[in-house]
Amino acid sequence: METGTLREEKASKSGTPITTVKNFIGGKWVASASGRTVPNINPAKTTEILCNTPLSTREEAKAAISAAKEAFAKWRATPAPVRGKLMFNAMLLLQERIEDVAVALTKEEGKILRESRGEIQRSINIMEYAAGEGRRLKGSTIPSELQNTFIYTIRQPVGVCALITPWNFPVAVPVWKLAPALVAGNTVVFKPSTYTPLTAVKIVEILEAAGFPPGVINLVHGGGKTVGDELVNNPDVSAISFTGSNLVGNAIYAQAAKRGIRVQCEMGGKNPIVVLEDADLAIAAEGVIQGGFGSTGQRCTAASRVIVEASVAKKFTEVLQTRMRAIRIGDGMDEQTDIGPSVEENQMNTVLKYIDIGRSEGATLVAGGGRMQDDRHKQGYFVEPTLFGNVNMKMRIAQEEIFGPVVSIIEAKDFDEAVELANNVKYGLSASLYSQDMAKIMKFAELAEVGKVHINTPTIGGEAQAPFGGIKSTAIGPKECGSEAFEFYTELKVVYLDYTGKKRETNIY
Ligand code: UN1
Repeated sequence: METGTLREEKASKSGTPITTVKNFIGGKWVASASGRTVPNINPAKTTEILCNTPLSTREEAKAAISAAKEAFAKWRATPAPVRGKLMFNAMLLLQERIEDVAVALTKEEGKILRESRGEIQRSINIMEYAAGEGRRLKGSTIPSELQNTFIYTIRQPVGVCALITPWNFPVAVPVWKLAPALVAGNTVVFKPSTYTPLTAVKIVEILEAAGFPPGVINLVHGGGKTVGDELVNNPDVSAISFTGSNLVGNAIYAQAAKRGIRVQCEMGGKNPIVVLEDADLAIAAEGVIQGGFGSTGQRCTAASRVIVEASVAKKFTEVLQTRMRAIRIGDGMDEQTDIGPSVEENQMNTVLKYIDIGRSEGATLVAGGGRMQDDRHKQGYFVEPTLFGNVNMKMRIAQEEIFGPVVSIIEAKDFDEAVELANNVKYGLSASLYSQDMAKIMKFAELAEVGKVHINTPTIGGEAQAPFGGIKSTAIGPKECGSEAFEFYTELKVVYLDYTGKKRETNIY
């Protein structure tokens, strides 16, 4: 039976039908013809299958690209303020559906409801900001060296944009790509992670209901080797924005370079929280709880290294350890829960593997260290919040992204060494400093090799109107969010206009 965006496929063990989500191509919800699916499992309760995700075919990706290409000319000609207004409609609709989207997010990704609501509020803010930018897509006027010559710039859309997004922020990251892309006049093909199809469908339903014309937004579920590969290599795609692992992002960059198209990648992080001896240790510990263990550590901005001045390292470890005992781990649907599960089994196993690596490298296990197997937790992919002490920067747990609730404490003899240790990784997304010393704060903001610095707040988060992104191995291409997001999604054109009405006497340049 075909209904709305879902197709009922087969009954689950409990007799409830499991639906397979559909693609959205050229303004129509269509079932994939591939016949291949993967189950979307609730990571807090692995007996619950929420739906199936279709593994769409290359042909379906091609159809979505064609639909986007066909819709481009008309969409490009739609005035930017009108495009912005549609995004504003979408914002209002998302606002009405916060709870519905938050529940889907918590069930399929695992983060707690409070975090899901926060992520959706951030997405609403981004939509609001991008909608307003439709009225501000300004160029500039530039003085000419020649009389009666007018120079000005205009911003124009790039064309068909492929948006490839991860499971860990399955609402905010797609929205922070979709909103500027669409308001700037591009058409898009959106490929979400196969772990989070329900939230992707809800976002696209909202954009459809807001009035975006057919073909402007297309959604194709599926794997990287088929759908992703087609999006990266199809000659009709003009730009690719990707958030995910370095392995995949760097491969996309290399592939896309063959066609010389623009690429924006937001990838890994190994973000430090630096705690100086003058810091309020309780506030700093709270920062580690939020930054290191919030969202189960599954965010590129997660704080996985805590660099503490040696004079307070022992005390700080005790404060943190005590605070960690109060963390409640469980199903994110329970309002009492602080931390949810890993998103899926392989991810949990990666986290457990890194905990083993930490042990074998000689780090001291201070807290946690294993999967939770008691009655309340054995049905989910729950890993205990884990703290390692005596970590040094040669260890893999200090250098590699773990993407789980694992934090390492590294001692520094003084501020200068702390900065050196903070910068001693290949990544460069985010860094925090806890201190009241203004000179050190200013110095840290200047010297930290990252795209964003937080003083006396954790490494995570960001506001809609501020640019977001990293440096070093974390990122490729321009920043996301804020007005800067429009740099990636627009071409800047310069126009020279001669109104002398005469043949130009000299062509000086
Ligand atoms: C945040 O902490 O601000 O993939 C969200 C990620 C990021 C989003 C982080 N792109 O984790």
